[in-house]
Amino acid sequence: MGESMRFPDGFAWGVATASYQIEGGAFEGGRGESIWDRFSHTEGNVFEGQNGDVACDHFHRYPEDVALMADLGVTHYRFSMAWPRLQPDGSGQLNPAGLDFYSRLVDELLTNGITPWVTLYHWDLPQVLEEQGGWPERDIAYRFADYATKVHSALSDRIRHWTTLNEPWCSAFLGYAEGRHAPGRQDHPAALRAAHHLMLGHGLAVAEMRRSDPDADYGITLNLFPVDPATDSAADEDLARRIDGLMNRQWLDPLLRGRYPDDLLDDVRPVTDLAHIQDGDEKTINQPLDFLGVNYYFRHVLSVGEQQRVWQPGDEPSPWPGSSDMISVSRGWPTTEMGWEIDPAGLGEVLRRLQRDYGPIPLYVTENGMACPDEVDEDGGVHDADRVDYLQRHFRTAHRAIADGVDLRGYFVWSLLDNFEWALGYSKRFGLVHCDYETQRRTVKDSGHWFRAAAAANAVEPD
Ligand code: PNW
Repeated sequence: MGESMRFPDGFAWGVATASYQIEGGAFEGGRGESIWDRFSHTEGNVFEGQNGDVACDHFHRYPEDVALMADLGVTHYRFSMAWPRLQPDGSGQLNPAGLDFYSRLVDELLTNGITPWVTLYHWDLPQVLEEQGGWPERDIAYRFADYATKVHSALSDRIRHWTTLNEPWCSAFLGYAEGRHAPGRQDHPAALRAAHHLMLGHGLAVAEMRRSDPDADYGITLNLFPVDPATDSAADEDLARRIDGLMNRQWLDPLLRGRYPDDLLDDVRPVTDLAHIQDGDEKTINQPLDFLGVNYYFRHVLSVGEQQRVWQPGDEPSPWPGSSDMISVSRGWPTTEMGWEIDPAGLGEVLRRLQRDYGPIPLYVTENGMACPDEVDEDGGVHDADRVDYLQRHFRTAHRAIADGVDLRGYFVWSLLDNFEWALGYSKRFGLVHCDYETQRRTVKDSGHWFRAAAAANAVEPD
């Protein structure tokens, strides 16, 4: 075995979760209803009719979960706040009981020497705001900025890293175009408006938060993918350009260059007149950022399918406005339980591309991890060798990217705990720690032990 691969001093060894996926306590502390409560309680949307009412009961068990993190040597914890816990009606003063929960969680983290890394929005929109039109309506960008600034002024004495949104692509296109996620709408023009209002809300929120506290760090988390054509045909290459536009450049360009890509606007013009993009919006979105969070899971390899056509109400659901001819091609590689091909090199490509095309900007992997079937064994352990291998290979790729000059400052594994995997309910397990949903018993998996050793060494073993 060669020399171990050491990470730079101060590298963040993190784990990530999200409010609706772990908290439970859905009817406690004055929490309002979210679009995910409504969606999961509506038949046919989630695996076996499951929901997040109890989830991992983190709302009550957070001290135990923070102790687990401390035991694993976690240095940074990425979690999200539930907007309907803090503003049950979607506006107005913060709900004291909701604020108190996050305040206690943050204190517990700081006492244990763990840096809180907050996401203000990881998909649980107050249902009342959806009833006022949700993300497709412009007013919501202002509602989000109001929520963000109120939470920020209440907690920025102790929270120094603020992320506005998690994966706006999923919010806009799984939520409003494909309908696989809450609120379950299938309306391509609405989804494109949602995408823009998410970006606008981000810009308004960062500008306000920075005005009141210029020294904290502000950023956003995107899910980014390498997008490759399956063949070198002109049609497949054009498809890859279009999907790269929707998936990656739609967010990166306005955030980091202050302009939507012209080719993306041309691609979606058959679907929308673009009147929702007003003068000055791109400038508002283009706030200076202190970091960019990257969620990486897999690569898109694409081929054109059926004739492309402009979406009409009643069409087959597709999350790709203007590009519903997109077909994912399998290379026959090993996959995770999500069906996603395991492709560590793709992470390196994403990181290098960001550095090359959009840098310099400090980067963090804010999610990466693997769903695999694992259960507590007779010996009391959970032996998830596939996950250990997956994480090792992705961390090595990250290490090589740093050696090549990429400014990667940390890595958050998805996830601390097995949890509510959205439309797939509790059927997919991503945790470093196993959760028994009957007893709420937590068991550290082999991958958790691997993480502890790697974090302690600030290094991973080479191949
Ligand atoms: C992310 N896709 O979601 C989320 O941020 C997490 O909450 C989630 O648990 C995790 O990844 C695992 O799924 C994604 O279809 C959902 O490409 C869907 C996709 C990607 C990421």
